[in-house]
Amino acid sequence: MQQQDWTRVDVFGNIFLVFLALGTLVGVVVVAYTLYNAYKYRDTGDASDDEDLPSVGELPTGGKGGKKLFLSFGISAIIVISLVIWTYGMLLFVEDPTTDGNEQQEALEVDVTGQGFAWYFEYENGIESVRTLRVPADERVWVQVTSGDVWHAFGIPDQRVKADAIPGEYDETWFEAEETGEQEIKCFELCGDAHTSMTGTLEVMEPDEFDAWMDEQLTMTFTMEDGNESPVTEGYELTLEHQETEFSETYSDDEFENGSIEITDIEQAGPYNVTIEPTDGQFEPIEEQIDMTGPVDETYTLEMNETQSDANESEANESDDGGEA
Ligand SMILES: [Cu+2]
Repeated sequence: MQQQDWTRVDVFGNIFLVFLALGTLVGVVVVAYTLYNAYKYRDTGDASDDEDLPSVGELPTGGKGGKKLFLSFGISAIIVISLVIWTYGMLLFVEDPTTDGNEQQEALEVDVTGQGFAWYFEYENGIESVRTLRVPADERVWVQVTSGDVWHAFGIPDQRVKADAIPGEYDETWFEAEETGEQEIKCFELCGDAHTSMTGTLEVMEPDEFDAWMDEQLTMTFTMEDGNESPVTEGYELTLEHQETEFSETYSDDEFENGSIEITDIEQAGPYNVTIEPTDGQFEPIEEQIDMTGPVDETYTLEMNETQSDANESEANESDDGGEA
């Protein structure tokens, strides 16, 4: 497996295994050698062998010129220094997995805000969610973590993710979930009386399921009604205009079905202007602003244009009671 394919879970799993293996090896050697010497130099009760024992104040002369000492110091130094260098390299990769020049094409970016004992998520396209963070499997996810009130800490134990959430600061980190399913999100900073309930769910989805979910989030449904809540099927066009991007589309009444239209070609959430213009002067125009953070479903009541209704002498005034959408 190439290092650039590693996830944080792989990295920390490997660090743990290497430290466990070397620690066990060193422990076994040291304990075994100690036991061996304890047995070899045990008290046999035979005092006559003790004549060459060192007396108090005498320096030991054994050890063959410090060979053993040199060997044990040397091996320890090699083990410790290689561990330090290797671990440092691994942690540099965790710090920035793109340093090897193999930056993945696909990477999801999510802003995470901890506030008032809940986690708030916002995707790059402006779609928001609370408490549940949905991500596709096998894709690197970058999170920018901050706080809206006090200090929190965003953590997903199963992904080995932990990042400080501090007001005014952004702590960036990443993870890549390999298996679909739900994992727990927790707050790791004692932040107030509801700290323990400051949990959330990481929902790892199949990539196509995630795309379908995201498409659903980026859907707007508009329904035109008259004052009697019956669908209005003709006589208007709807213009949808994003306030921050080039997106601007006009939908004529024949694109509506039974007074309703579902718009699915939206790529960016955020602030939109919705304008409903009468095409035959029969209705009052409507101008609305909506801030899209998820699926939009709006119903507008089209009011009869007064001059038109006067001319028709119709019961248009009824629709006045229909109220604004
Ligand atoms: Cu918290």
